[in-house]
Amino acid sequence: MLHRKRLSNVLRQIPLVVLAAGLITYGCGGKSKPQTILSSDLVPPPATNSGGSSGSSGSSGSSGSSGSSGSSTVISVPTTYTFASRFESGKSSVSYGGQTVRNLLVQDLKILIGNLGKDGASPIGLQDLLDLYEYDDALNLTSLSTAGSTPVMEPNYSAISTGKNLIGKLSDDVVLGTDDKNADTLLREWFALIVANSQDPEKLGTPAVYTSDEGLDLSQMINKLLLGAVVYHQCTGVYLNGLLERDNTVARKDGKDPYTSMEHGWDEAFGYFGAARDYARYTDDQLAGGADDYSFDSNEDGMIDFKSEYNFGFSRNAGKRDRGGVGVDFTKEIFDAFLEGRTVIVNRGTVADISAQRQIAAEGLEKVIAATAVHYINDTLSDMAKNGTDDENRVKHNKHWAEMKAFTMALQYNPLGRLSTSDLEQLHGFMGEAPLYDAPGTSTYEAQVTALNDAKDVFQSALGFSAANMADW
Ligand SMILES: [Ca+2]
Ligand SMILES: [Ca+2]
Repeated sequence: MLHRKRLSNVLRQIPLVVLAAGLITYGCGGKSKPQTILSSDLVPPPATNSGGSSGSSGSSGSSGSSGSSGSSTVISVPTTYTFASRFESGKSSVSYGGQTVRNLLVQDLKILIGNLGKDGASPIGLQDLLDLYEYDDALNLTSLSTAGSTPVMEPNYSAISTGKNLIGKLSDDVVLGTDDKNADTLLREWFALIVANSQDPEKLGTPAVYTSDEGLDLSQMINKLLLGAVVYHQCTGVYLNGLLERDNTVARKDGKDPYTSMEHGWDEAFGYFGAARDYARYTDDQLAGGADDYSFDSNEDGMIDFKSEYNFGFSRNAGKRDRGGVGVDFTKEIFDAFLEGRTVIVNRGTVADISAQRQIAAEGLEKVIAATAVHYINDTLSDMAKNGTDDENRVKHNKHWAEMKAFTMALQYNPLGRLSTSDLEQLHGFMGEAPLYDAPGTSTYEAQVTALNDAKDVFQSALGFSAANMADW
């Protein structure tokens, strides 16, 4: 990670002329659908020709001549994630259907596994899990996710975007805190255990179906590792980290797409953050609530569009930590950075201005995940205090411990973040391998309480969280 951090520092200093040379054009795999501005798009703000209105960044890189780089209109920072194409009049330049599908697949795997723990569950085969992990359009599956009481517009994955799965975007880095295993190896071990447990009538229909003998809640371990090794890895490690190598002068794919490669890369990072296009309309309470709260039919067509009117994992976590904290507004910090960064890219601003917003977005996401890990350390400490008493609840304890551990695993995938490899190795050492059920007063209990508080110190010192939030998250 140290090496990658140095590389990203070098990239931050690449002058704009390199960008203009358009070194690399990335494909995003599968078919991407350039969109016309549909009713499902939110209303874009009025564009302005005034060069002085490009927001707080103060960048107006427009040359005044449209040429091949598209319209020279300088835009101001919009309030929703809505950006018109500078190449094709009347078209949106925003497209991230693939990211929406992957966010759905991650969420749906958790629903599928969670359902095995409920009354009336049937045993599953390995293929049932792989169908989502290695999704193939030929399966023609429909998402298990709902938007509460409002119907969803496109429940079929392939109707949103084709050629998308999880395994194809998974980091193969060794997962810190494990015995040199990468995410794929861990996930397949955990899948196999769940499949075996589901054949056991004693376990099927109870949380034991997704719990290992050591007390690992595999439903949470799988979900959070996928959020890390696919969603966070792709968002920060791939799209934000590789952003400055992307062309920002021409419409991608020889003009077939209504956006540049850099615009698209930024959109793909935003798509992984998973926020609705009008994220600022949501309160922290709504983001922390149920599906009826964290989705909204903004264009009033009677349906929820997963691509624009629904909030996925990390964007909801940000609201939860804001709600549980004092003096933090992660939702605004991250969304504003995505809006301002995209605006600077449209306006062909400086590398420094683009990098500044990229850094705010990447560090904002890191703070959300770290604060969430802190939240689950606090929950785990509170669960441990009940060990050996009538209030002991191992199902909850296992869940909280797994969220703490696997959100910490997720944190390794951001090369733009502040936590170092050594911080993360320390954190895994403090957290250990599995929840401990020793009662208060025993030496094992006391040592684990000390270790988890040491873990909190690592988070606080790396990310500057306040003492009040460390205690209350
Ligand atoms: Ca709608
Ligand atoms: Ca907030």
